[in-house]
Amino acid sequence: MPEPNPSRPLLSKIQSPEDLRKLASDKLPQLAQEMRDEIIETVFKTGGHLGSNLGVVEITIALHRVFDFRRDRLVFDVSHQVYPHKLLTGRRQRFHTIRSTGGLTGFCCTHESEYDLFTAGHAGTAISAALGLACADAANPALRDRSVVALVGDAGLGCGVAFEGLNQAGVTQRRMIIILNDNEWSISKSVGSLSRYLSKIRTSPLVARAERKLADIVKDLPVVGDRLDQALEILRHMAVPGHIFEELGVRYIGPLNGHDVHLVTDTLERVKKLDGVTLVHLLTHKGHGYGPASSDPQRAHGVSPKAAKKLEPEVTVPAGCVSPSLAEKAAPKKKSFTDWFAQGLIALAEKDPNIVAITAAMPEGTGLNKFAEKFPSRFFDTGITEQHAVAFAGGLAKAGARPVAAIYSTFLQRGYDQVFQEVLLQGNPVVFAMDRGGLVGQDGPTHNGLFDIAYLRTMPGIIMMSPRDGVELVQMLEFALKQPGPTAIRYPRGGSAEDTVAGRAPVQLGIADVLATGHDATMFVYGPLCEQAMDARKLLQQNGIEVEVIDARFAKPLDLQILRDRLRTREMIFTIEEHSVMGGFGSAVLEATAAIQNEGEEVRARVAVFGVPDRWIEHCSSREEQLKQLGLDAESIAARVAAAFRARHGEAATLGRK
Ligand SMILES: Cc1ncc(C[n+]2csc(CCOP(=O)(O)OP(=O)(O)O)c2C)c(N)n1
Repeated sequence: MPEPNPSRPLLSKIQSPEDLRKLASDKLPQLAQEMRDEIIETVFKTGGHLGSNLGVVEITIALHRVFDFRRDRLVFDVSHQVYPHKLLTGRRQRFHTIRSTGGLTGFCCTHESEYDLFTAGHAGTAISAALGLACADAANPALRDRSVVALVGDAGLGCGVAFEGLNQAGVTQRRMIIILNDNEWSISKSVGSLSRYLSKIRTSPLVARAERKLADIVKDLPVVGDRLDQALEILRHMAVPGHIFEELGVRYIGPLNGHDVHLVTDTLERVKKLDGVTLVHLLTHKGHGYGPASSDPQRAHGVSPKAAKKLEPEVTVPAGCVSPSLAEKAAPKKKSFTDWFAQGLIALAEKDPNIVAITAAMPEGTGLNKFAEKFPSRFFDTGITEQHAVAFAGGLAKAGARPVAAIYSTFLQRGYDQVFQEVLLQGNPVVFAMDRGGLVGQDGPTHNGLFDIAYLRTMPGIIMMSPRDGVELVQMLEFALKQPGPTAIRYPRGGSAEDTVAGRAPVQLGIADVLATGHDATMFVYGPLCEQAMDARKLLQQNGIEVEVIDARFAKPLDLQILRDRLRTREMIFTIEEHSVMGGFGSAVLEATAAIQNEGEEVRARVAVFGVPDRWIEHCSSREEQLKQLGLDAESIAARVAAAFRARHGEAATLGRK
């Protein structure tokens, strides 16, 4: 493991925020530069959230100068911007391990540090969580002086839940600081009327004047309290058209330059003493201090080591920072499920003008940016608003459109109640395209999509599918768009097995597809692990075990005809899925098996469920590694099937019997 770069003299001295507080304030800009260099160097090797982290270096320094977060409270929204915080809170020695197996996580993580209060990765919740902390502290006289700070981005503030938090905070009036880190970007450009409002504040000439004045006044004010409040009030009224936050009962300060570490520190020092809820509006640049990242914030939001090479390192790349991946030859890449989806949807939309597409702030991640280029008027980016996006899709469907809501499996959890009410209860024909259905590798438990089968299949009226590869994904999309009611298709992160359309069985409701025959046992597979199952079958064949592989295609409705038949004629059925074993596809098969048995039908087969166990799955360097750890790669599946076979038939009858 490489040691941290010793050429960063200030950063090298900081083992904890206490060391930071000992540093002379004129050294802070240099420290910020060293932290940036460290982040750039590391992210080029590990991948990660580059732009957002470069943008909050000064804010993070100021926060740790002013507060002591062993006692005070710091809550990050999403927490993808936590790298500078990790560097200052004793994790620099391990920083180079970030997002790799056994290494630091890419987000806040309660197991990692006493300075991380919530393990987080979903947007919009920081204000609510911080308010909860503030209210609990207010109830305890010994803790009333404790400061609570929420750091939230401009796109995160547009989440419904963030508004809900403000709505309560404004009347509760607990002492709390909200730092709005406004860089004008979500992953892509921030959208919506709040974003327009913030940009009005930024571009108002009055605001520019007021910002300078505010900076001076805040610096010069000898006292805090009423007088400061009065001064700020005057400035706020000069600066803020419309006073949205003020009207909600939230004191507004800003906008201020979030890269001026002294200004931010001084402001926080004073705001710390104010009662009630204060929002400090800081303007920053995503990717600040690194040309290629700040000139392409969208690409620099989150980069894989491979994608880092697309950020041309034209300037100021610190020595030793260019990743081996930059020199790497372009590896032959499988076409991703995301690309299959996007291209398939565009082809279908060319034929059907009713098709519209929705994303909740993930146009690139879902591939819908390509759809948006082709059909701008049929594309909706709702911002980070999954609840709204789903209800909105319900409305579109009710009015006769054919909406495809492309939302990652893990983020659709946010829209669960709208799936229930505005879509399923009405039977509205919305297609949910659930990307990242399964393990996601480096992002870890907040981003793994391991619960969608469970949370969807309990509700009546939904058709649920998962394709084994990209070809089948497009077939399923076409099928879904012909259904009179709601459908959901889950597919994973990463590349699809190569295949051709020729010879494909058409997708028919509740009908599975037999991929390979074998009389010893059946692997009943939901989704892309068909590829691993087919490879496992080959390994088992070498050992004389003939296993059938069935691509289940549907989790709801299940192919009961084929299940009944195999329950009667096989000794063993293995269900395989990249989903929690609790409530997933295997559970559906077990429930159906019990029902079939209760109906008095013959059931000879034992059913074993292979999936993700009932625990949080930590990040790993890759999805493949996670599959291996969980016994879901081809070798492990073969070994598990062989072990079950041995248990049933004894050693002689199995491995090596050929
Ligand atoms: C509920 C939810 N939906 C989508 C995402 C994906 N996501 C991660 S960061 C991000 C953009 C956040 O933008 P902002 O809050 O402005 O912070 P910035 O990265 O600009 O600092 C999005 C959409 C998420 N984390 N959570």
